[in-house]
Parts: sequence; C-alpha cells; structure tokens
Amino acid sequence: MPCPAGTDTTLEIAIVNAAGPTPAGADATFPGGDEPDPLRELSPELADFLMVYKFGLDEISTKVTILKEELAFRSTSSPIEHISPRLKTPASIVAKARRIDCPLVFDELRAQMRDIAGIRIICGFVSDVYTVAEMLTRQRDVRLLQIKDYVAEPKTNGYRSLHLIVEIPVFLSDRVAPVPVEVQLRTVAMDFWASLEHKIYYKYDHDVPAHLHDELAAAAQDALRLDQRMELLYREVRGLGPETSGLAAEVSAQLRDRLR
Ligand code: 0O2
Repeated sequence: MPCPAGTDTTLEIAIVNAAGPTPAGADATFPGGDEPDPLRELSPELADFLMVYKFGLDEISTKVTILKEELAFRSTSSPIEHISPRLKTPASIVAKARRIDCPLVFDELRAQMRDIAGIRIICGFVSDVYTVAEMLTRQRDVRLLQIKDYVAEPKTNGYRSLHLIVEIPVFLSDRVAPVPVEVQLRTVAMDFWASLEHKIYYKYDHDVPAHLHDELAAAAQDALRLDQRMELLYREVRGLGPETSGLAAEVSAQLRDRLR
C-alpha cells in the first residue's frame, strides 16, 4: 500500500501518539471473543497499516491451529503444545524503529520491520520444532524469507529458538497484500527460559547484574540438557533409537533450500 505523498509527518505523529505510555517490551496479544478491538482505538492511518498485519497473523494462526488439531487427531498427542500470536504495539514499533534507525514512515516500516506480526509456537521436543517448521513452510502459499536457527547456534546469553520470517498473501477487497510474519518455534524448556530472561531484562532495563547474567547462562544450559534428556526418553518410548541431531540438520538443510 503506497504511502500518499506529503503525509509522512501526519503518519509519524499518528504512530508516536498511538505509542502512548505502553511499555515498549509489551506487545499486544490479539483479542478474540468479546474483547474490544484495539485497532478501533487508533487513528485511521495507523489502523489501516496494522490491519493487514493482523490479517496475516490470522492466516498463519489458522494454519498452525489446523496443524495442531490435525496432528492431535491422528496421534495420541500433538507436537504443538500451544501457540501465541501477537501484534507489535505502536510503542514497540516506535522503539524498534528508533533502535534500527528506521524513519517513522509507513513505507519504511513495511520494508524494514518484518516482525510486526509474530507468532510463537511452543512444542514438546526439539525434533517437533523442526517438524512443525517443515510442515508450515512446505505449504504452497507460505513463502520462507529468512531463517535464524538459534537452536543450532544459541545466542551468547543462551537464548534458543528457531526463528523464521514467512510471507503469506492476504486477500483484501481490492488487492492481495503479501504480509511478513515472524514465526518463533521453541520447546517448553526454551520458552520457560526465554520468558524469565525477558522479564529480568526489562526489570533491570537491559542492564542485568553480572551474577544474574551468569545464573541465566547456567539455567540456559540446564534447559538445553533437559531438552536433550526428554528427547532421548521420547525416542526410546517411541522405539526410535538415540540419534537426534540428524533430523534437525536434515530439516534445517531443507528449510535453507526453500530460501533459494
Ligand atoms: P518481542 O516483543 O518479543 O517481539 P530485533 O528484532 O531487532 O531485536 P532481530 O535480529 O530482528 O532483532 O530478530 P531476532 O534476533 O530474530 O529476535 C527478535 C525476537 O526474538 C525478540 O523480539 C524476542 O522475542 C526474541 N529474542 C531474541 N533474542 C532474545 C533473547 O536473548 N532473549 C529473549 N528472551 N528473547 C529473545 P523483540 O523485538 O525483543 O520483542
């Protein structure tokens, strides 16, 4: 959606005003049921900008929910424990735009920020993370744009998750909009660690004391070991043998092929 010429200042004001006092780290989970629609509270320009991301998120959420339910139906348990979609709040968009030096202009935000719509998929086991990533990106209308495999290569603080940026077409009344969505896949143990680390990070305003930093790094190692033990147990119960790294490497290679 092109940004009408000469309206950049208006758009910047719309975003900054809407950012309001919401903490930049707190993103909105999108409502269902009877909750009020937060888009209605925003200026028409900003609501229009965010609406397409909400629809993209709806599309991906539906796909993941279908996978979750189908796999649960076909087996005794689903590899997907739960999913949590979220749309970045205006405050979070503004904070990130400032951090990456992106002008507060809709066209620039569209081009530079691909995590405005995001979904977290929590799985039981590490192998499930890769299985679900493969199932989702194999779908014809899902285009894989980027992979960051922090499971294979954890961040220095111990953070582990598989991050994908996928693009999904959203069919509007007058056009088809390709919408990027960030998909974060992780195990329950990875999620437990990341949630706590995120809380501590914001509590100390990004300046975590050294001893907590070390404790978090040690806890990340514990979470990694727990994932490895649970994977072994799971494979033994299923009669699959102890080899676990093969699937991850194989799926990772398949995912990278899909980028080409
Ligand atoms: P939110 O509210 O979770 O969306 P950037 O987005 O610029 O920070 P980049 O390279 O675009 O970084 O994205 P990357 O590395 O794929 O990770 C972005 C998101 O992954 C973060 O989003 C977090 O959700 C999660 N993440 C990445 N690293 C860490 C970490 O060390 N600890 C925790 N707890 N989460 C992490 P946002 O934007 O921070 O916020």
